Amino acid sequence: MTNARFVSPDEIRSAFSAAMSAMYRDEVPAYGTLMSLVTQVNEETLANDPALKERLAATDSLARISEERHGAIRLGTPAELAMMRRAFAVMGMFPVGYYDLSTAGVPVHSTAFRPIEDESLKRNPFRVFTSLLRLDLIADEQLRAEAAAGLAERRIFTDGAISLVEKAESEGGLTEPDARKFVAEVLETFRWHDRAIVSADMYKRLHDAHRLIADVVSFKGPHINHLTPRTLDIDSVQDRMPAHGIAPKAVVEGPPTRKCPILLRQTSFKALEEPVSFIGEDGEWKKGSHTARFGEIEQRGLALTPKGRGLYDKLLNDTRALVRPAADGSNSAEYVAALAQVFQAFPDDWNEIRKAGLGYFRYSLTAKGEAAAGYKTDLETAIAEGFVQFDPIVYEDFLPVSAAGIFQSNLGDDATQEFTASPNQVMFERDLGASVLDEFAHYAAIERASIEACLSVVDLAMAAE
Ligand code: OOG
Ligand code: NI
Repeated sequence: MTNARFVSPDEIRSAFSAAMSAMYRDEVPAYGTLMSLVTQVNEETLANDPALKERLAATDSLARISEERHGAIRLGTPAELAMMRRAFAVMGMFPVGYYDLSTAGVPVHSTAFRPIEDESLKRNPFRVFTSLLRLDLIADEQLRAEAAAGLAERRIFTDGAISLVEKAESEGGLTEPDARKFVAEVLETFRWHDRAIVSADMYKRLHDAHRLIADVVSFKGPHINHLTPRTLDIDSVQDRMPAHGIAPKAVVEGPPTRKCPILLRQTSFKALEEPVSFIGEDGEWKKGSHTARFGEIEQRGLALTPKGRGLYDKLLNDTRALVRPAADGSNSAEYVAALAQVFQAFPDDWNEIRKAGLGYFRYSLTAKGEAAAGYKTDLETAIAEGFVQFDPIVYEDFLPVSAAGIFQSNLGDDATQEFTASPNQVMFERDLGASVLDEFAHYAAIERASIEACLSVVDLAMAAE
């Protein structure tokens, strides 16, 4: 039920992502540089491709093209994760998907909090990739205990944020002044703190165990570690970063450049070494540095079915068996060539992809389909005869191998480390206090509903020839 007294969750999310963007640009000037480059490349791309511009104007808000699509944080305890879920719910963001990153040498598991309904995604698609540290993967028992003790003491939410979450839950929403206050209070959780809550010695021990552990445990809160606007031409932004004084990671993660984009391509500039200080024994602050924050860009394509995703995973594995991209970029060209070569096995035509059952599509009646009276046929014939059309459903989630690549390139080039693969979705959902939505089931339901909206022409009982 919507209540006129309350601001819609979509509006709160929009205000929150705008506030976060402003804060992050202020905290990390290189991110502002990346944003300007993205805007420039998007404008050039649109100027060179009027058809694209027209399509985007019809389906998307052109004005919001270069705005952030996602950010990421890393949490330390189950209680932090559970509270974060409640805060995101106020903004219409819900946990979708489970990502186990231990397989890729990163001691976390994660979900993405995001809007789910199509209307909400259109209003503002902002998502937060949210990871929970797996202390159970730290081998050193004493260090594990010290880290847990430190985390148990910190409070990452302000009292104001907590009481407004409770108010939103009990009253069913927030009024305009409360929503404004809520955004300001929750923003505090994501702020950077250059004073660590640990000593330099403890930081070093955490860091030696894994850089990511130091990033989570050493600070007062889970600073936003990157934001990610959308680009219309990721290869161009990647190529042009150095000329703007920002160092791109070695390769673009995800599928190669294609005519029909699938899933998600992403790249980032490398995390910056930033000054921080550690608590000294004598009460003095000791100067040091910490490397965690970066800027990223993304370009999204078709959501794949489990079959399509299986093929994608296989081809990505095959590529990486041929050329494993080195963090220093020394074999980037070979990797890009191998990726393009291997992915020739993935059809690059929408209808072929669709017919092979590799992707999810949204079906709709054409004008001819709307006008057809009393004529019924099977879905394929309806498409072939121009009664029904189809459009790719955009992938709104993340990719674990890509995420690991993003983590790795921002944890330092020597950070690759082995953990035993140990997905534990049951533990994650218990800590979260809710189950995560299965993204495949969700895309399948969107597709199914779109077909059902064509039943004036389509007879599902009729099989295609
Ligand atoms: C999250 C990395 C994952 C993405 O875009 O795949 C991610 C992190 O570094 O905390 O944001
Ligand atoms: Ni990201």
